[in-house]
Amino acid sequence: MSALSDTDPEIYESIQSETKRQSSTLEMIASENFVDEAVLEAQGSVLTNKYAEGYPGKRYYGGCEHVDVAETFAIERAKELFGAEHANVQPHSGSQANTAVYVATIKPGDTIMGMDLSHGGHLTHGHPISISGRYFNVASYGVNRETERVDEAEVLKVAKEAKPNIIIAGWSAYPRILDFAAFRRIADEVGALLMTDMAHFAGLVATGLHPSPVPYSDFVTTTTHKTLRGPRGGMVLCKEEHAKALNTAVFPGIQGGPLMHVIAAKAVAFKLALQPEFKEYQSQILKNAKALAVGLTDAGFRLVSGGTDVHLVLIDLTEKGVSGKKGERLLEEAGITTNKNTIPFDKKSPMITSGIRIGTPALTSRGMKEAEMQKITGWISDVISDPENDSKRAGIRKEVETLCEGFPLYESRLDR
Ligand code: DSN
Repeated sequence: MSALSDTDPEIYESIQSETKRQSSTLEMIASENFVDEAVLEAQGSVLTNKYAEGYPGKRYYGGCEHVDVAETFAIERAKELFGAEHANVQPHSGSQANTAVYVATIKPGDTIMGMDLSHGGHLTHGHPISISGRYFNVASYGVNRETERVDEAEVLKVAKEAKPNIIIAGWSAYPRILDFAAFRRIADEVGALLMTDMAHFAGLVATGLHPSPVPYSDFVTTTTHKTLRGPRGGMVLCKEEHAKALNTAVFPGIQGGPLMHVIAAKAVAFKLALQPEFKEYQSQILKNAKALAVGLTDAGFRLVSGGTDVHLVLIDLTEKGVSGKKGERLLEEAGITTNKNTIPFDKKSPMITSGIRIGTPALTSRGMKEAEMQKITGWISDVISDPENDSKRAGIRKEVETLCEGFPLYESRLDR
């Protein structure tokens, strides 16, 4: 019996069940991943007990000498990984990281300009229901209707009209690479700061498999748990000239005590990301996404923008007569976890959607390659083209479980 199973069997059981779910199904949510055991160990450590408001060497509490070591390693490794002048590793999440940049640089009523959520942007890039859209004036750019890609001329046009204080490059559901040099040109032309939110593609940037926004951006925000495969959390990189304003915005501006156990786990993840194997891993993520795109296209699916350059594809289910909401449910019944997602110019609401977003980081962490992606595209096609066939889905679920058994995950954490 573990301490947890003794003390709280209900929570122990929920963790066991989730571990089983993760290991026996195909996790294809593009923003999720499976962290290394070393990351879990750091995150589950006694560092959770420590208050450390402030920054290494300048804390508001005693007894911070050891957590100072952990945070300093996290900062130095983040700077090395991304070639950044300054790193703040305290944001509790990507939303906090983005909010910190706004608090560091602009006032309520100033203007931010990001990609429209329904075209692939993020809530914190100015959506009306987010603090970013409630406290700031918002202008949005979208993708070109024909190419379904971000177009420099269109972004410049919106920027000239809106005269934003901050332009945000970045996305949560866009299968292509943004031109950061173009964003820099536009920001310079209208006198705006440039913030890039690289949460989704940070792991690709860290390994040089995706252009880096760092040289072009005043601020780069990210989460640490997506392609970067670290603990759930956020981070901001910036030029040295903004370091003081950023640190003050994170603490005491929008957060109190940093989560030192999570910061230690971020340091571990950054160390792993600096190893050569991490580049091989990121490269396989891309190969798997390409294999998925080719397989799905061959099976008759329309992909937004016609394919992918990154770790995800966005499927337009319109011609299949299935909504994103229904597609997500059908695939989940077959053991394939995805999420419904709006597509550009979607006629359906964000709760229903016409699209599904599918990513490869988590399955690649399990060791799956192109051959497995081929199998999976076949299953996705079978499920979506025969939505009323419950027994087919049940059969695929069994095949999914068999495939998963060949790629074990967190085995030592499962009760026998
Ligand atoms: N919720 C994340 C995603 O799924 O992309 C973004 O914050």
